[in-house]
Amino acid sequence: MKNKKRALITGINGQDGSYLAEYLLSKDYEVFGTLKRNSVVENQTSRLNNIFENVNLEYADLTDMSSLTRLIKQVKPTEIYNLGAQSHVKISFDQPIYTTNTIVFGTLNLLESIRLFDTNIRLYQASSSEMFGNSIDGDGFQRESTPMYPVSPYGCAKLFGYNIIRNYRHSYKLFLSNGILFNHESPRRGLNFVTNKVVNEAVKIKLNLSNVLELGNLQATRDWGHAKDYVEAMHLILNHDKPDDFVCATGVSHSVQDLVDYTFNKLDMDPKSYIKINKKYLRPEELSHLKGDSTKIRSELGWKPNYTFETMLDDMIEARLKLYK
Ligand code: NAP
Ligand code: F7E
Repeated sequence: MKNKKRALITGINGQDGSYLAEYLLSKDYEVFGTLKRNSVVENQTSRLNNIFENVNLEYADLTDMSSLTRLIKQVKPTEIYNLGAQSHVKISFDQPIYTTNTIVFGTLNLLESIRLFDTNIRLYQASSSEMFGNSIDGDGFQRESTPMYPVSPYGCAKLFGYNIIRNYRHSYKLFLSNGILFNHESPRRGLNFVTNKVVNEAVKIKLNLSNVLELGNLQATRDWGHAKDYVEAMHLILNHDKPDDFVCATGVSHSVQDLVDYTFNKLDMDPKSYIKINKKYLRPEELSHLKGDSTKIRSELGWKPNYTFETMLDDMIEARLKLYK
């Protein structure tokens, strides 16, 4: 009988980690994941409720290399998906050192563990469109060749991760790949990211559980896709015949104002009556526009998104309505 592939996912209880675990189980993988120690355990694995009995969870922290090497020796993964991070851009201005520790040293700790203990492991690195900062090609898109000038501590840390992956790939001939993923959302998105914040508050207003939605910059634009589509890209990238870097995006961009308008209109409400701007949600430096050209992953790996901006939001609105009702 053929041995099952074994995947280790850092950040398995996050948005992407939970969808990726489901997807890999459907592909007959044995799935292992790291959990960070938390004083509250009750909700920590709520995103994994559907598959809790089918995944193997182990305490580890990206900032603690000994916990990672122990796991690598114990689990003997064929693939590692490095999704663990302090992933909130605004919070990275408040906690720049912690953010850097989880992303920069977290990535290096994994790379050193692979280099020293098992050079056959393939590693996927969760790189981000936040690395581009306000750099845009003449045609309005960002792509693999677009220069990267990040504008947040999170983006700077992710750029280090991206570069060190490339450096170790070339230096030690390891199978290490970057997915440069643009924003992706779902009903499992944290409520302090703008999409699920808007959806959650709009649904509460609709149900008379709230009467105001406070936001920051409504002019920023993002290329929003659905997380379910993006975890499939991660798997394709790591199962390619060579390690490489790929942009993953829908190619369509919307403003935060568009997001607000679509959500409120869907719920038959006029957003003007409820939106209030609060400066506390503005960032010290803003990334204004993101729109990704994912021609490379579409042509080389056959990836394409199934969800649009609208169907992604419909899924999120439906999930919140169901929850509150
Ligand atoms: P998420 O929901 O915030 O999940 C992050 C995960 O990392 C959580 O499981 C978290 O655990 C864990 N984590 C945090 N600090 C850690 C540490 N020190 N050691 C081990 N694990 C730690 O993020 P996501 O949206 O799923 O994103 C997954 C990855 O893709 C992240 O690296 C993110 O930066 C990157 N990314 C995301 C997007 C996007 O639009 N979603 C786009 C590009 C790249 P706790 O919940 O217990 O803290
Ligand atoms: O903000 C604006 C805000 O926090 C989107 C992470 O997954 O994607 C994500 O980072 C936009 C920004 O996502 C509020 O200023 C307005 O322009 O949902 P967000 P993000 O910063 O783009 C990248 C690709 C990642 O890699 C990250 O890990 O919305 N905005 N008002 C607001 N944003 C928030 N959070 N809250 C507001 O009230």
